[in-house]
Amino acid sequence: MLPDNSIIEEHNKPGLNEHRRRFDFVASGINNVPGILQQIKDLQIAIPSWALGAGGTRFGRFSYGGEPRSLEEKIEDIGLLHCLNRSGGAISLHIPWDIPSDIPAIKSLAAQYGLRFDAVNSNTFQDQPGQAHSYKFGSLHHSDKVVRQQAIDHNIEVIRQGMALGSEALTIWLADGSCFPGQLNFRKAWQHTYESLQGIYAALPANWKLYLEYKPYEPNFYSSSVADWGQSYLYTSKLGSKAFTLVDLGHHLPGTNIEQIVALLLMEGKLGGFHFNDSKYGDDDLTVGSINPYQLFLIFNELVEGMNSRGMNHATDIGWMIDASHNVKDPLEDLLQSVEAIKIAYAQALLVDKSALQQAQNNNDAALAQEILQAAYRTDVRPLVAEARLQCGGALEPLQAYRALNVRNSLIKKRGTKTTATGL
Ligand code: PSV
Ligand code: MN
Repeated sequence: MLPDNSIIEEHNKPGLNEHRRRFDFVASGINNVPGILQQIKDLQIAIPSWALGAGGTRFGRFSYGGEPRSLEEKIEDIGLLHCLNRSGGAISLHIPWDIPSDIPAIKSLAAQYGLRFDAVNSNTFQDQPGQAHSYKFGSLHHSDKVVRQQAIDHNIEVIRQGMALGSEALTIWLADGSCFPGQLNFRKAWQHTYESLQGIYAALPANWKLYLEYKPYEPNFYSSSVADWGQSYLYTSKLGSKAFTLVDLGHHLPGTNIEQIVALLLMEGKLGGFHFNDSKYGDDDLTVGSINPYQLFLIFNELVEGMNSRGMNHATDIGWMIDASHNVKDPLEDLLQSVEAIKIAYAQALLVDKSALQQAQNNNDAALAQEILQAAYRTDVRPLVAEARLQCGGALEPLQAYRALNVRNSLIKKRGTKTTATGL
């Protein structure tokens, strides 16, 4: 059940004067405020269907209560987020965790909430009940052709499901790899993976994209078959113009310069999708911007610079998605915070004085370049993001509104305390 517009308006009222004061202050220092607001409004972040419940770790999982029990309830949750922040207008499904049983009904429910279907995700990292062949030793790279074919067929089935929903991209993340030296012949594993990807690519509709995600380790701890951006790029560039690399922020070894990776992939026209999260050590799946918001800003700075240099549409030419897990926070609050952090970093990147930065770079003026970047980063753009949201009918402060509307308690009342959402 969505809160009525009038309830959101009523909730916004007490904060409007202060908001206006803060907005006027920041807007007075910015050229082209309407253009910037429009760009902030246009950027929509897809919410993964598997991030609406408690994630947990291999040591335990602690439920929040009121978790969505079905795909319909997941759509309701994302609809609610979108109603509050007007920025999460898409859902990304993981198959088979979320196979729609009645496609027309699911489509009309999503449309009711103003949601579209973003990339569909395949899963060959778990065995499903009744599955003929196990993925214990991998899927697309497997030494046995029948296992590879089963994984190819699954991906083709995911494309079919996505087509019925109106998705236009398939995301493949492979857990394939090895745990011990000598376990795999790297060259053969690469060739098997490539041939399998070719089989999937051949089934891709003309208007679809294939995103290949990389990850250095976990669940395999010695090698991964798509371990880094270079390996993903090698596959996607050989596959063809519909194949792209997907950057998941958590899939880098500590200290990696992700902004440079993003810049180079964009330069080559091979950055297709993005999974946002934050991390301290590894694939920690923490709230976006909670650990290193400056890095997020630097990444957005390269995204904006790179997309502008190729004349790309910021909102539609890259698949923007959150991929996080929630161990101690209410998942919906975590997602609201994540979307807000993304919008803030994006708005700050839009404010970078690009010609001054270019000049500083040409003059090798490292100190001035830093001043220019940090002038944008240290601008409090929250009133800009809030104004964009308000103009679309959203809440001035989505997290506060969520709490004031007592959403979690109503979900618990409706769904119970012991519900479990599908996902990891
Ligand atoms: C793998 O760690 C990953 O980032 C992939 O995107 C998966 O599909 C997702 O997480 C599963 O939670
Ligand atoms: Mn991911």
